[in-house]
Amino acid sequence: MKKIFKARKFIVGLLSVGLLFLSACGSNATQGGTKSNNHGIQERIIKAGIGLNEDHPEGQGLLKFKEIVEKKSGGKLKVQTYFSATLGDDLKMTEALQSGTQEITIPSTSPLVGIVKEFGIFDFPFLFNTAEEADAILDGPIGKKLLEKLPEHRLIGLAYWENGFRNVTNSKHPINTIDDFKGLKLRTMQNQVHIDAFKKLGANPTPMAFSEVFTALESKTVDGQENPLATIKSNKYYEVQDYLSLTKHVYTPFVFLVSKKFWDSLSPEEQKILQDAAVEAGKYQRELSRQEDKKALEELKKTGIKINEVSDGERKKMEEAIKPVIDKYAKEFGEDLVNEMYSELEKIRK
Ligand code: KDG
Repeated sequence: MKKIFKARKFIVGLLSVGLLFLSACGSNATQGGTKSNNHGIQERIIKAGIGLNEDHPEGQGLLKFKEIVEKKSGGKLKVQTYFSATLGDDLKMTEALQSGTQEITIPSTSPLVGIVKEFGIFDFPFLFNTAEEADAILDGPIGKKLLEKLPEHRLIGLAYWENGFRNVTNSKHPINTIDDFKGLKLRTMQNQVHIDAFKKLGANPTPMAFSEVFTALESKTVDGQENPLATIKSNKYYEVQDYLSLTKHVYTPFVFLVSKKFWDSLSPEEQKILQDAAVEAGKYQRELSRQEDKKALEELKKTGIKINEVSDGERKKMEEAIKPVIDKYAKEFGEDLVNEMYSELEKIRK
């Protein structure tokens, strides 16, 4: 009798452990290091902040993202948007995502090399000849590979958006040749590839967070800075700069980031809405960015800032001069990855 009772107790025990295990599996579907919860779509406030202004293509892209998410979730997922670095600059907002106090930010990849160093491959000057080449690499296996490095840093990468081709402005003189960089105090993003590249050209680079740039130019703490035309217009750098030289020396992507802590608390439906909206709004944002790049040039011409083209010949000389910097960082970021990227580009250019 005692034996039967013991056996029954053992079976009941076994069953409850089994049930417990099954319930755990049911609610936490694990996908590539990320989790989710099966509770459909819930009422949520999603704080999304960027460093650029609402009128910038990135700001307009974020508003498009909000519109898509709120529509697809029947108004349950509410996106609160914050522009002009009101929640802090790229790195501060990225840290807020990692600690789970903010849900979304869309920084440039350049300041994130302290988190995923391989993002630095996109900072190689004169890497992309066109925005479409950038799309192909970012939306292809290489871009995807780098997004997959984010979850171990408590971040989820959903898509790449466009910051764009960067040009130099300054208050001293037009830049036509490498010699014109000599001694120029230039603000750069917090990125070692950019710093070393400008040093190689003879400039005196000063890394600085984005929201400090206007004041640094106005107070002449630095002579110049470099950003895409849309940003030079949106942040009114033409009010404190005299020369704009169309160097198009590097293309900067944005990366759409979500807090992993927040992401793992979402259901597969909610994750799908955010994922699809980040890609759809990203396509819209890239198109807007390319239109604005042309429009901004025409509008900047009316502001009185003196604009000069930089010849392909001089850009080639700049690219040659910077090559040792690229070779140095190719070793640091991984030569296989860098070679894969250059061979991908060759294929695209055929
Ligand atoms: O949101 C703004 C930032 O992403 C910033 O990186 C823009 O290109 C930029 C810069 O120069 O800092």
